[in-house]
Amino acid sequence: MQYEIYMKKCIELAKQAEGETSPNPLVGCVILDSNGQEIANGYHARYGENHAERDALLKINKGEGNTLIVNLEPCSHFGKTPPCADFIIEKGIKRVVIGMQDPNPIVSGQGIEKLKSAGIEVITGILENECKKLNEIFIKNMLEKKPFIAIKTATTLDGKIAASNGSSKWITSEKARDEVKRIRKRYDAIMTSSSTIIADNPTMLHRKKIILDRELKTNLESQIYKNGEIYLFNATLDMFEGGINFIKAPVIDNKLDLRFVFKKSYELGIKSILIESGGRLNGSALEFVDKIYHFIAPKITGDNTALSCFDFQKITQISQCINYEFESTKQFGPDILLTYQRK
Ligand code: AOF
Ligand code: ZN
Repeated sequence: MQYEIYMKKCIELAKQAEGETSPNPLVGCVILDSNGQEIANGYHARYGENHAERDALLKINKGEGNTLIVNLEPCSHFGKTPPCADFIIEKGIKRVVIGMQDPNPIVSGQGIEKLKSAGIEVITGILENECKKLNEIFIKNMLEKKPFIAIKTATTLDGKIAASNGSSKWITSEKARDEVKRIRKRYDAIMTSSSTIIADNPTMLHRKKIILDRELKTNLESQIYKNGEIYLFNATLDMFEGGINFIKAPVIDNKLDLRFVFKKSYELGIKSILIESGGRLNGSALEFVDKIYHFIAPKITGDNTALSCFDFQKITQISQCINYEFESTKQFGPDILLTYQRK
């Protein structure tokens, strides 16, 4: 049986809700009849709505479904809806094929146990790596109670994000920039620094924005403040005013304490953050970063005074480099996107 094909389909179905399910996972589900024909599918469309299994099971009658395929272990708890495992049993499903165990401590294996005790055959670990990648944010949240942090940068072949005068419009093509918009959607918030706002006055359309501005140097009339919920971390003010959440953070070595910023963001319900800034913030954030999206345009500045995408340390040995692991590559017009994860 080609469960991998259907698991791929579950992942594709789940991805339709990218950006809509946080803090919950992305989940898709396919149901086959006893001849192995697909008879229904479904996905978790939005936080608080039906889980993927329920969405699919509601489309069949009892006894019609034989095998249910889902990228995440069915839940066993009473949450916003009754347990999916109970509904699977109720609908007379004979076999359940699962991509990965649920890292959520209130489920974590108990969904599988419930199904097995009802005499259902359970097959696990189908396309497990792909399923884990799909829900990398959810997994980090569940296991570490910390936000998933990513950096997006766009550079020339020589790793420059702007000319020496700060001008950066545009290094990458429109196709690459459209992809950035899609990437942003996956994250609860985007984060940038006062220097980027002052240099570029970017709009960065997004529902939540985290701004690091220790000395409150940015003009509150800047484009970035014109939409979305704003979390403005700084060294002095703690208040809500003019639609802005000013949050006071400790300062270490003349910089806002990022550990505090990320912890506080998580407490405020921000489960994933995409950093779009310059070399210094990128550098200070690296120790917390789970993933890097690096767009590269086929251009060379040849200017060592041009600004670099990671600019935060002096090293004398290559062995002092910070190492990442290659994840994927994709082309967007003339540019490429390289994705890396923490080693
Ligand atoms: C989802 N969608 O398709 C599946 C989930 O807050 P609740 O009551 O909706 O429960 C969320 C938990 O249910 C979630 O953390 C995960 O452990 C489990 N499975 N959640 O939102 C789904 N299958
Ligand atoms: Zn469920």
